[in-house]
Amino acid sequence: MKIQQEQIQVENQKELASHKESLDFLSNKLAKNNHDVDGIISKLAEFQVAIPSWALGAGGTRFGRFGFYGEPSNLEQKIEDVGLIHSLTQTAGAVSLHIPWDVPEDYKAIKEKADALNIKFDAVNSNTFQDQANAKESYKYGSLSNVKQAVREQAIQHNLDVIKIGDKLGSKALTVWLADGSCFPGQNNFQTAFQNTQNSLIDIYKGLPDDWKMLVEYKPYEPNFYSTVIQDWGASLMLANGCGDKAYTLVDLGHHLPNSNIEQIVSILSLKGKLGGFHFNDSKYGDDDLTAGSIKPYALFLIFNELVYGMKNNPQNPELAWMIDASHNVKDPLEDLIQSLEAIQESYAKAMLVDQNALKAAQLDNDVVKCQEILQGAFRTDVRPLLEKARLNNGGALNPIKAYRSIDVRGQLVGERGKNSVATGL
Ligand SMILES: [Mn+2]
Repeated sequence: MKIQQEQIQVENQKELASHKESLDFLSNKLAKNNHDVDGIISKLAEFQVAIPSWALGAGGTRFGRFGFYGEPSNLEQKIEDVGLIHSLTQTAGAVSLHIPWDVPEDYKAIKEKADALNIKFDAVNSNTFQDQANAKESYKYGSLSNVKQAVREQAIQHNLDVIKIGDKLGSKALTVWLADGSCFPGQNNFQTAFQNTQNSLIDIYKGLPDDWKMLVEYKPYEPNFYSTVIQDWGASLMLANGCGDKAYTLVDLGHHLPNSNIEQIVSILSLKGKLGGFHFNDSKYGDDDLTAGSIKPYALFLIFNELVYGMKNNPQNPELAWMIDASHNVKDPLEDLIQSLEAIQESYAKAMLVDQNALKAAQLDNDVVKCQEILQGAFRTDVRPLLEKARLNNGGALNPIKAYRSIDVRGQLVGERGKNSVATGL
């Protein structure tokens, strides 16, 4: 299905008066404080976040998976779903494919479908954390770090194949996340595992097209519970540096131990020009993959404050690959992704309200109270009218969730796809 512009306009008419009233109020207030309101709105309109192909079906845990009616059952339908989210939010103009879950059968058809929906192909993700059917070697004891050369070679070749698939679609980055590690002391030699991983990544890096990036993702634990080869930003940065200029660290919000200062990690990687990508989600305990901004919105704002500072002051750092990396058991995935996009945009808008000059002056005075007032003043501002205006300007919905329900998108998907469709790759 496709949402027509006229349908969105009908929905917007219902909200328009109230939107105008709140936008006027906020704009006047911000203009008085010398904020460039139109500039912020156009930055919000430009900001696009990729939707991963695996987030469009209902997620699951190792205990069970509760399917959702009308789930996409093939890549074409997944791209159609991203198109639905994008038409409502105007913020999801890219899809990030997971290989081999989403290898296109007909590249031309898939590209045409994505073009028609204004969807680009963002970073492609390799998968060496599970064995594929007919694979010669098993990843049970690791992939790029494995003690057996044949296993490492198979994993390297898979990554090279993923690059080729992405290249045909117009992707410009490969994301590598490894489950490699150990569950018990003594199982692995840390140095051998790390060195094997570095050498394997260098072999993959050699196959990277000139205009591509390699993004090295880290995670402290799970599925291995004693050690993980790429467990933190330091390991990722060392491996990226060991590969070369086109390799970067990728930060996934959920891939940190509790209470890690993620904004500081982001800030320093950006200073060093090595922050390549970002995965949004939220968590209470571990890698919970909850909706962005649902648990710790202030932390998300502080991270965005550093990202905005970095984007303005660190030309040495490239443009970032933004992606939502969340998966759910209890929500309609499309509604959930819309909520994540809203939270991301909200944090971005609030971060743009931080008066960096005033903050710098307060820091130079060691006026700690004022520093906090400046940050929290921005955080406490209700910026939602700015998000609405950015969507409105681009042809999106003033209230995407309301419009989604009013148009009955899910009902129509169930009608088209049937009740028993189940997303692939989960
Ligand atoms: Mn991730």
